[in-house]
Amino acid sequence: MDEIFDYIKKAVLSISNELKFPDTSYNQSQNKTGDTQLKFDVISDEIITNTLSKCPNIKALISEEKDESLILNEEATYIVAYDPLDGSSLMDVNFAIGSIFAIYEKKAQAKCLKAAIYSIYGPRLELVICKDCVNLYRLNKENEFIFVKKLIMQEKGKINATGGTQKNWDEKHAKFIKGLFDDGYRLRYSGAMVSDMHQILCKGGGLFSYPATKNSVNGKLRAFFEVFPFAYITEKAGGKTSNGLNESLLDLEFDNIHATTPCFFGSKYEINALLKAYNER
Ligand code: AFP
Repeated sequence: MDEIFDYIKKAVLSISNELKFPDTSYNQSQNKTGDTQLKFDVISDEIITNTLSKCPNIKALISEEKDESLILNEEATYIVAYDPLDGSSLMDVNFAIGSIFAIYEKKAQAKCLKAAIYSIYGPRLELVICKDCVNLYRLNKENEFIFVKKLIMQEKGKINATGGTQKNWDEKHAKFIKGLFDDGYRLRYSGAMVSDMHQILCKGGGLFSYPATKNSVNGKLRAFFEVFPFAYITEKAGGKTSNGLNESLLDLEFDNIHATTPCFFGSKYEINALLKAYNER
């Protein structure tokens, strides 16, 4: 597993270097989830594919930007699913964006997750690696990732990062979110899941949500590339997750690698409040 982490470090370092002078224009193509691809989505995808293809421990790569998985070594154990550039539609405004990686053992399903990683391309290059606990690393002048601290979620936070177009929320969700603001929660939402989750993890709590909406009944965020890795990280940091009905996003199973799901990540207090609000008659 550590060898895979090293290849991921190389890949994110290359993406970070390329991001200093990027081409922010769009391609004519769309990915499987229907997003129009930026040229840099494709470049990041190629960097990760080319770098991770050299790692003998990886059985297959599954990219958010590709329709099918890429088999590398049938004898190997790990499957790496990744979103090469999460939040790429914010490249033009120079917001922090990132790459997300989920490492599955033998089978790409949430219960087979063994590690999750994300990078943040912001003013600094940071990397969060989660196997048994959630460790934050920062790049130094020698191009090495140095351990900074362990990220831990407190019982209750103060941040509310709330996604989806509000006019398409259902009443229950709208009431729950309003209740949090009435309780004193502050809105913090950039539109890049990596940044919004990173803020909640670094500040020690809060809620990130992307609900089912009237025009997107299964939500927007992709299970294998965004939801499962962040659910794994949130729960290892001491937080809780749910799809609005269940006690953990990691209980979900999907056959389609591009499946999406409503998702909620937070401190225990906010997820318990969500379950109460969503299941009230
Ligand atoms: P892009 O990668 O197309 O910018 O989408 C980012 C994202 O998948 C996730 O990172 C955000 O949380 C979410 O979409 C934002 O979606 P809304 O703009 O609908 O809030």
